[in-house]
Amino acid sequence: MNTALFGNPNTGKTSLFNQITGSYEYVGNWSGVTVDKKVGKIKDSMQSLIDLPGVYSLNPLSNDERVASIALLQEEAQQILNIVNANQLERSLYLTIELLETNLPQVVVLNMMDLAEKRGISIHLERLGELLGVKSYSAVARKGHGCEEITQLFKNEPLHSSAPFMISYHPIIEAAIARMLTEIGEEGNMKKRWVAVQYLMNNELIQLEMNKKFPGLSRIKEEAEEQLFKAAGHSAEDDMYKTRNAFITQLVEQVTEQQG
Ligand code: GDP
Ligand code: K
Ligand code: MG
Repeated sequence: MNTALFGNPNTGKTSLFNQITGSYEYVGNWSGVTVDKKVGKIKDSMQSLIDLPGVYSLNPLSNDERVASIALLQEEAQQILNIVNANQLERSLYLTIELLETNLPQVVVLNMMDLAEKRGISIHLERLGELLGVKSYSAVARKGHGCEEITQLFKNEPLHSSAPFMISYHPIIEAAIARMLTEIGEEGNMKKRWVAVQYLMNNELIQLEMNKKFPGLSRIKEEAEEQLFKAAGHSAEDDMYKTRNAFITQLVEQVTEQQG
């Protein structure tokens, strides 16, 4: 069972990785890109933790982002450890949403809790977990706080399977997703809705891979883009981006409190 560590740059990924793995090795490059692949063995567990480059989204503009998508598409990431910067919750949650849409077993770790506290921000962990449908933990990875509890999660597998997570997009987009799912059919064991969503969001890696197998998808997207432009005056990508951000803004309001 492979768990992959996802998070924004500078959220404490390396610090957490070092806390919960006993040893690690570089196992070459990711296929097609010159990004080192680092895999660690989780302490007191048979499971491996794959360190991924820090990214803000899965949309592959850079090689780093490409790796994050490859890990999901090629099913190297069977479970997800999503580290979130508690001090920059709103920005961090964009990636979290993209990861939740995979519906893979996952947990969210709010790191940098010391910095959030210093700024007088308190975060309702349990409420956040409930709203996202995943277990959430807090940590100060630099000091090792909370890391023991996170390590323990890997004693058993799989991780808590998350409650099905779904953001409802514009009706025109939802109709396109439904058509795409029919087109994809039963083939493969992929996270199909996630694939459809990423395809519509112009994840080029997903588009390239999927167009090879399902040539009908591009026509479905084109038709949806036309319809949406007539109805709303913008692209599917813009619309979905807005929907996600509206979801995040509302979520952050519900789970954070500014003290003093
Ligand atoms: P990465 O870029 O995501 O791998 O993050 P690093 O683990 O390299 O951490 C980035 C910086 O944040 C380093 O200076 C760490 O010592 C620091 N850091 C990591 N975790 C915490 C934390 O929980 N609180 C604070 N205050 N600093 C942290
Ligand atoms: K860094
Ligand atoms: Mg790092």
